[in-house]
Amino acid sequence: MAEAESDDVAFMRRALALGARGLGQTWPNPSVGAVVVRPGPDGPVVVGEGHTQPGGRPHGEAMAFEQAGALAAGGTLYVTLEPCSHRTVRGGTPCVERTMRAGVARVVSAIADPNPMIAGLGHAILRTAGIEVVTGVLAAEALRSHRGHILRVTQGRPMVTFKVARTADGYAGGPGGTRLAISSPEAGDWVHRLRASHDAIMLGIGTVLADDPLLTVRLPGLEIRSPVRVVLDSRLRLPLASKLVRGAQDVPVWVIAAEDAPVAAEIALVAAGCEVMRVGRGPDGQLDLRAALELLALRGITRVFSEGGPTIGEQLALAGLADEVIVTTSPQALGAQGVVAVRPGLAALLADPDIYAPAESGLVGRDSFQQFTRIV
Ligand code: AOF
Ligand code: ZN
Repeated sequence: MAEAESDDVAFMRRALALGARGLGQTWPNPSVGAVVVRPGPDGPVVVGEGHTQPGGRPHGEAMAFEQAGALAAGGTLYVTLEPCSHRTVRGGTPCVERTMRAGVARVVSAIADPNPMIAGLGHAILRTAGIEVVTGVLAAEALRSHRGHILRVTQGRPMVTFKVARTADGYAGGPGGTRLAISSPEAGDWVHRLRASHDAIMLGIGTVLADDPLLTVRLPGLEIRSPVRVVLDSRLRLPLASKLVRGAQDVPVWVIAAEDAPVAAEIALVAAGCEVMRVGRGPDGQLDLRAALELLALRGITRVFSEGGPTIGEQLALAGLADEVIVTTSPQALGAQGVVAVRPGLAALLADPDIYAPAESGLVGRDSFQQFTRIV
């Protein structure tokens, strides 16, 4: 029989689940979950909970304390990231101050916030105020949940999830690159939810020219959660008549081009409501992917979802930029020579236990999926 979880682990798990609800909505901030608990006659009782709100404020702790009111006094705050200690032009009261004012006796925090403005100061201030501070509870889970924020503040790039769908015999496309309808409808909904948990969706111009995708989140109630759509388009070939450009006023379209792309195309795309940014080319002549991601991080993006196809997936992975990799497999085989979904470079990395660890796996509709997380 599995050992019962301690209260600390159970409440932190609840805080992580709350934080996960905001993923994709809070950039440039992390999505932090917070739970306030006080002792009751039959054990601890939740008196307030919350998570970082869309756009990044109010912070998770502020939501939880707001709900708890006076009941927080003497209780415990569970929080998935070190409470902030900084004051900014945009910010209100630092969460450490709220915590002290609420009169909690104990703070259980999963991990420190590597943001140099905080970086241990939040925990230190709380301890100095006489509050007991416990850290490291479900740290691995919190590191994964806050990976986008952590990479942005420590490495100046967002985290990247790469997803590819394949047939039972391993193909993402038909002979000569023809488009295949691989995933079941259930997997379609699941992909929309995955998209919604990221700040931006990134794809290559090849896919746009072939499929004219819309790339919004089309699930009831989640439509407003459509991430920014980023197109890697070195020569600025994105058609003004594409669905992406036609919807650019409603859901942002950011186009990343090479420095030598035609200015006239940039002017036309900007007039149509897109934003155009430029990066250099790598040694292979392709857009410098790391530089492109750095541009996104500068604009506040912490989590990028790439459905860009086998080539970009392999490039991202070889450059050490594919933090999460999701492979879905349908029960049907193509039965011909198609476009290999998991290219050899990516396959080798996924099979290397020092580089990727298997994470979630399961079924979505008729399809199976496997998720791998890059070991840091
Ligand atoms: C928390 N709770 O819910 C979040 C935190 O721009 P500001 O003033 O909102 O501060 C953002 C920084 O605060 C962000 O970069 C990250 O270090 C931390 N985020 N902290 O205590 C929260 N979202
Ligand atoms: Zn805060």
